Amino acid sequence: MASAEGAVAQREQAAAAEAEAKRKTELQALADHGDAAWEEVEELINVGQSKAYDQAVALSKNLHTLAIEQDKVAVFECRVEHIRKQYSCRSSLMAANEKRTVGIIPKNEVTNMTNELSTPYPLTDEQIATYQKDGYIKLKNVLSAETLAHYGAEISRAVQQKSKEALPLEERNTYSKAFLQISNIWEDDEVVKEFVMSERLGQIAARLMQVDGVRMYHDQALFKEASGGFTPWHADQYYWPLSNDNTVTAWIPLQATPVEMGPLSFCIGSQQILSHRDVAISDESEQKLNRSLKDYPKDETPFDLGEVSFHAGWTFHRAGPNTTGQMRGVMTVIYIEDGITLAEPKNQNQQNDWNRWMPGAELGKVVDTPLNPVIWNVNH
Ligand SMILES: O=C(O)CCC(=O)C(=O)O
Repeated sequence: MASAEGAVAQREQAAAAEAEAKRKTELQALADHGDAAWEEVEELINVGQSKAYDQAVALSKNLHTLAIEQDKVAVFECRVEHIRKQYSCRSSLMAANEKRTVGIIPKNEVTNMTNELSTPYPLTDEQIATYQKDGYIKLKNVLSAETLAHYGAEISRAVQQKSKEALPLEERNTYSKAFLQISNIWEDDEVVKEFVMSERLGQIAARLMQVDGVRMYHDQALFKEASGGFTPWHADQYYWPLSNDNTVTAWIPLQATPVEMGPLSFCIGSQQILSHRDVAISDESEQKLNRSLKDYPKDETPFDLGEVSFHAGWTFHRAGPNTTGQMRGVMTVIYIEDGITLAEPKNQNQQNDWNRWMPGAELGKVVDTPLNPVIWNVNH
């Protein structure tokens, strides 16, 4: 009797081990499939029949299990959210989701994040005075880890998808070694648009500049690859054909950024320096500014997760190389005062900026093209 029970237990154990091995093989096959599995989910949804919907949901359930095993739940959630938004009008898919409780982000979590992006950040008068004096400020706890993981996953996906960089690092010039640069992702990505149109960030920008409202100039993801090079000293406003210097960039690291990863550093108070404003970011700007800023104080400190810096258009800044083995993901949003007007371009870069970021704007008139929506103003 005892030995018969033992034999049953052994058979059960063997069957469980076999099932686990099968599960692992299936997950591995799914992992090998990469993006193709997500394409299959969308193809199944597009079939437009309930059986295919069920298959799409079952496949996304397996992708969820894989994401948990690979510790990539944030990326998974972001992709599901993208699909949820695209196909939200198809009620049978949503019903299939509810039925199987796939690891889709509960709606209330998404609501928490959008609330965070739209509620004011408590900025003190002292912080505003510091920004005005130093030309930049670093603010802690502007965004939560959840928000950064959620939107960061979508931004990283967009960078990977859109980057055309094909050369290995050692064959690139200084500028291309510094980062992968993808601009105005918001134009065709609703999730990223939600992030860059954040009223919380827009209000901080407006209050730091002490203006009544801000508009979008453009966004820009700046991803410094593992072993990526330094970002040369420069001031951004050299590129912008604008009538005044009420401009500010929010530099938003998507992970904690230690010094070894190349956080943004600032020359304190350098928005007052008038020399070398006519140099584009280059080896030349690095050399010239290294010399002329030698005796000025610098802020070269790391960024905590959730910390965001804001720097003025004429503040000189740079970043060190990324000596870690990990990508330094950063999103930036450039804000202009609501009411700023277009100025005669002073160089070809400014002409290019006019064409690309303010198409159709007229000289001397308020910049208000469809690419420059108001992000925040006092009447909001
Ligand atoms: O992220 C970097 O390395 C440089 C960023 C920068 O220059 C900027 O945001 O203005």
